Amino acid sequence: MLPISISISISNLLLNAFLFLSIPFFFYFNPTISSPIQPKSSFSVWPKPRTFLWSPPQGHLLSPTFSIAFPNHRYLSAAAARYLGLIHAEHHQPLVAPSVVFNASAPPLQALNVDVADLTAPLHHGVDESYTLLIPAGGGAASLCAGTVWGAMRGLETFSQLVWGNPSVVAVGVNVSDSPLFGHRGVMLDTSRNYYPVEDILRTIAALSANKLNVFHWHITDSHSFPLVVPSEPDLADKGSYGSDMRYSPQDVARIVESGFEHGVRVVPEIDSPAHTGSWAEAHPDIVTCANKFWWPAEAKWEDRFASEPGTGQLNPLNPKTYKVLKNVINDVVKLFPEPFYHGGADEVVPNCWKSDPTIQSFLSDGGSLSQVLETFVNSTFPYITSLNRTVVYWEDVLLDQSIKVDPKYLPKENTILQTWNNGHNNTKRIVSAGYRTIVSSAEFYYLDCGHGDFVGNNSIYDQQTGTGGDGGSWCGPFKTWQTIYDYDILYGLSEEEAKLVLGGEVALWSEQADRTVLDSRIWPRASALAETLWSGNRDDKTRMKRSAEATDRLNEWRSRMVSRGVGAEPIQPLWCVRNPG
Ligand code: CP6
Repeated sequence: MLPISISISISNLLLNAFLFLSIPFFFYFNPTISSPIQPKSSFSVWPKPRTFLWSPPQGHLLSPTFSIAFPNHRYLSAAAARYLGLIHAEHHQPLVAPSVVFNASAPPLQALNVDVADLTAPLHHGVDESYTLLIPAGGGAASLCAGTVWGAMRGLETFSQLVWGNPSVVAVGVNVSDSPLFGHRGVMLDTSRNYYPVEDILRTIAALSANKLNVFHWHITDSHSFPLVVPSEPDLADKGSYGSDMRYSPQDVARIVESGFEHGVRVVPEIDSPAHTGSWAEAHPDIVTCANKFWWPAEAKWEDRFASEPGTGQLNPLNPKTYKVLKNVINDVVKLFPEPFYHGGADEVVPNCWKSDPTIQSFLSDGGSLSQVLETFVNSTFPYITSLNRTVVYWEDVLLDQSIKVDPKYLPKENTILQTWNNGHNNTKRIVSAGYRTIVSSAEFYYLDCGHGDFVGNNSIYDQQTGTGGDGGSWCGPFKTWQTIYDYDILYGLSEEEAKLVLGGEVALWSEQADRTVLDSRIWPRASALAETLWSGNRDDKTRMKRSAEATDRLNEWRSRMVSRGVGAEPIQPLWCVRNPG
């Protein structure tokens, strides 16, 4: 395989040549552009690499003709071109200037050579994402070695964070050896309660990758809208979306999936069913029970709700037509998303909704149970999904729900993963001790929704008669700070064997109270906190102590770099704090 080298355009070259020539006038004495801020000597890479040697901290100029050489690969090429452009254009100004030994007469760094052992490894769960990065102080090119192109992308990101200033300075004398603790590191986004334009999803995927997160869990559909255009069931989006400008066409999905590959981010689709399907009734009222009901009638007990929030409707497992429609959906989704995980939802099945249907009523009066109704559903869809070479992810409810759950015999452990969201460590433990793999999204720690307000049921201004005045049904417990997310130990209380079944975690943005106007600030930098905990851990390797102060400074720097890269990450401190260290 011949290495391909890309270099920057002529106009960039001229610009950089100019900057290079102007160096003597302002650069010799302070390589990082002067500021009144005390310099610091620690490095600022987020998430923190597993091993990072940089002693003494030194910097050289990055050559205006700096280039990246890499083996030919569709997605690695896209990533390398992107990083080359970023590295030349970014000129990041750190909040606190790194104090480095700067050798202005050393030859500028000319190149980064990327070497990949296996160019064929697909972007699947557990793929090797390790890399080593050497940036020599004694001259010559930097080298990045990775097992796979996905690891190489992680290393390119690290390299990009080691470049700063104008003209660009690069850290040298650096030796990084890095790999993730957990293979599944993600963000879930709900695009049903409110719609997000494709551009916002693409920016989110790019930001995931910059944080070395590797999963975009796309909760596409729910009771509120059905924005996915399913070619074999076109009525679902035609009638169930918020409008023709609030749909994801197959071309949109292809762009999102392709962008995922270019960034080393898996796009895992979720089609939530059998509950959370009110929007399906717009196209197929006959397959949905209790659609368009008042979700929780006045005076009713919580047990008598028709849904867990306003917006009712559950697919009817006893109607054969349900499976005709659902199999068309599954089939098309599998064609649109090459990702081996298929998320089937299966959360929050509510008894009263199914009980309102006459067919289900007669099944129950013949001695059947609601759990059997759900088992019928799972048994009619799960084998179909696995026959299409997919591993099924469900929310934990299928195993752990109080009233309606599935006998584990219908959930084979080799192709079922259960995503936990209730009761913190307790439910993680229950899932793995039953032998299932799990993805941790514990609501008390990892739910990012809840900008404002409280759960509607506790909301004094909510009018049960008219359904107005509430916040739309988001359970807004206390706001989760980045520290809450950072410090949560997803393996707490598990044996070594059980811990192996924890694939990783996801923070989740439910969108009852979110849309594109708040997307970036709800997710970032709190998802960055998850990213570091799952990549290299939340404790100092040597002392095993929480590393809050060090992490705060670094996250502050990282947040500011994200902002300059176009991601509206919210601040974690007043700027005053970096101006007044200690
Ligand atoms: N929608 C769906 C939701 C939630 C879930 N599933 C949810 C439940 C409780 C809280 C937040 C969100 N809005 N489809 C649970 C997996 Cl606190």
